[in-house]
Amino acid sequence: MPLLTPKGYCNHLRNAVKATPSKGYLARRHLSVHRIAGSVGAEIHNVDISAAALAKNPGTVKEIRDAFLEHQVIFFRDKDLSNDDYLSFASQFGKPAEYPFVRGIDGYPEIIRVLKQEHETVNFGGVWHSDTSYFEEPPMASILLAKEVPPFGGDTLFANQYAAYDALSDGLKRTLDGLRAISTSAKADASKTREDRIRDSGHTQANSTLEASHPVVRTHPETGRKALYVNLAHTSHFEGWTEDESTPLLNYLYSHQIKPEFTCRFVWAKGSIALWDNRCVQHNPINDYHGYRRSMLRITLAGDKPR
Ligand SMILES: O=C(O)CCC(=O)C(=O)O
Repeated sequence: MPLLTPKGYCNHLRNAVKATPSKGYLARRHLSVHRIAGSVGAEIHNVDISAAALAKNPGTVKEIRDAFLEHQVIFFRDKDLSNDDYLSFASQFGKPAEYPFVRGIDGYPEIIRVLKQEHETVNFGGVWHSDTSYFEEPPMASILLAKEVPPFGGDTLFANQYAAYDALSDGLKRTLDGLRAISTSAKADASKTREDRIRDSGHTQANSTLEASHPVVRTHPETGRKALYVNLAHTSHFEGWTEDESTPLLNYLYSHQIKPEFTCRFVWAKGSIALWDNRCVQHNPINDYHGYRRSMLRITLAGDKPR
């Protein structure tokens, strides 16, 4: 390295940090990214995501999107956004879409409340899943903003489905590459988790059944990487196979795709945000806080047809 003036040395260090792959902590131009596990998930620090701040710094949105694509789920802390700022933040990354089973909060049809009350025992979405995979075009991403959290528990697990696919043998990859699977909104374990919310804020069509067929291995439209795309909550069987024939292989995949080494666990606080990529990650909120209230606001972003 040539001799550098103190100013030149600082620039050299800054460039070196920018060029280093994210081993743990990576400074970017507008934000800092801190990985929370080996395979998936990163917290983003030092960034103002209010509508006014993002309008002033358009480069920040691109950096957040890059971090989202790299880490599959990203988290922010202490962002007690207004509903307008929340919707505006979400709109930077895609088109907010309505959820078919539960009505949005007053004045915001695209924001639903993910709630468990003190007297309830079932939590919304409490089975490993990728959101609404029973849509022909499932949401590309989902966002949760924590409004009220229990004094302990209520963490959410995320699992990296690129890593799950990559870890399979070449033989099983070849078998799965040619298969499609049916997702349905009617599987009992998943539909049970929405009953409380359907009771208090269900859409009129809340009891209809939606189904879609998708490739078992999908190629992410932005990264080009392959990810496993079956999930315990919504996948019923392989297309052209009976449920009995499908169950043993699906059960193997369900247990494989959530191996601890593919996961991270996020501990919420009021004002925390998670933004996850449904195309390559699954999630599972842990139901371990009976007697306490947990309330989050969710926005999903429209996606394309899995290929
Ligand atoms: O409450 C959570 O942490 C996640 C809820 C959920 O599964 C969902 O919104 O799809």
